[in-house]
Amino acid sequence: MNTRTLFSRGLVFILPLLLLEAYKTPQPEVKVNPTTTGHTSTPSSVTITPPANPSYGETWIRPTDGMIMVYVPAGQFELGYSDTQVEEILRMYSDGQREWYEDEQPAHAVVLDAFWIDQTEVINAQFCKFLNQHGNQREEGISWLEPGAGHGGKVYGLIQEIDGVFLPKTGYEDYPVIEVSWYGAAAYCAWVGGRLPTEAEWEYAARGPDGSLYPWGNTFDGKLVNYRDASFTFTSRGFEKDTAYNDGHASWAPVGSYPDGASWCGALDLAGNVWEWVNDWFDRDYYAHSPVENPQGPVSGTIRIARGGSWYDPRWQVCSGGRKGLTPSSYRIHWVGFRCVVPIRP
Ligand SMILES: [Ca+2]
Ligand SMILES: [Ca+2]
Repeated sequence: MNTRTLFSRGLVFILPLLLLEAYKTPQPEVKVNPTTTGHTSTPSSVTITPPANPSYGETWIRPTDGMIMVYVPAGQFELGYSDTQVEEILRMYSDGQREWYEDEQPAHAVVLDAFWIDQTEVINAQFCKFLNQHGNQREEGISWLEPGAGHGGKVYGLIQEIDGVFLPKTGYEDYPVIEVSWYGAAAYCAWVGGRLPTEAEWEYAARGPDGSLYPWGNTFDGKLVNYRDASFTFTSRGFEKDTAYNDGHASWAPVGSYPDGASWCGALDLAGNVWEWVNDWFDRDYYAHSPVENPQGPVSGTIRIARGGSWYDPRWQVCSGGRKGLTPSSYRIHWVGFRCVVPIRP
């Protein structure tokens, strides 16, 4: 059973699944760092005003953090995988089983208001600015970021804290922030005047009105995405690399490294590089009864959702309808980051 499947299913047995995930996936120990700076104020939502009457293809630089955002017009699409798309995934994933994709079905019509979404994942330089204003706070027992996180003697964290100041490691300023908890991601988005995308918004930005399997279309192309390609260096059993392509990055890539992998609205890196936290709680049956207009996800839960796959994942896990459930009270890891949205109607 693949990693995504472990976390998308069987929530009744979530603890054993978590232990199995920890066994299968090299990852840092989950430990909570104390808040180490004097900044303790909670970021409050600022009011920002996007351009009036935007049009398809328009971009906007968010004043709070300099992020380039792309405009996603109001529209509708089929959220979730069709039977044909599941069959396409299973053609790539010979060990896959059809029932593992049941939580990504049925495909169902969703209508969304317009919104702006970050062109790329939030980068280390941006997240450091946030931490240096508000400190590395803790929510639900977990810090926003785990700087210097590592596993098995290998350090993965790309942000360091020196004398209470957070700064990216040299050369990693424009890499996606990793080792960030759902709470850290949500707090950052509030700080810039936005919020995390809903699952439906994220998927619409990736798949578009036609519901494509990948942001660029329906056919996999390993030159358009940072995934588990030929340059992948982990050698654990079950983590075989894909020798058909060399995407140029053994692990993370600077954001925006694959401009030809842009989605219909101009967003980059929605497939691969790092998974992205979204706002919704996870419910494996949610697609069967979710509302048509602007679905917000279940009202409560214990598992949040990440989207899009990462440098760590094979080609069938960077398809844009995939859902990964991760517990927000423990997960900060080297293959999960995030991006934000700014709704037109707050
Ligand atoms: Ca890669
Ligand atoms: Ca991504």
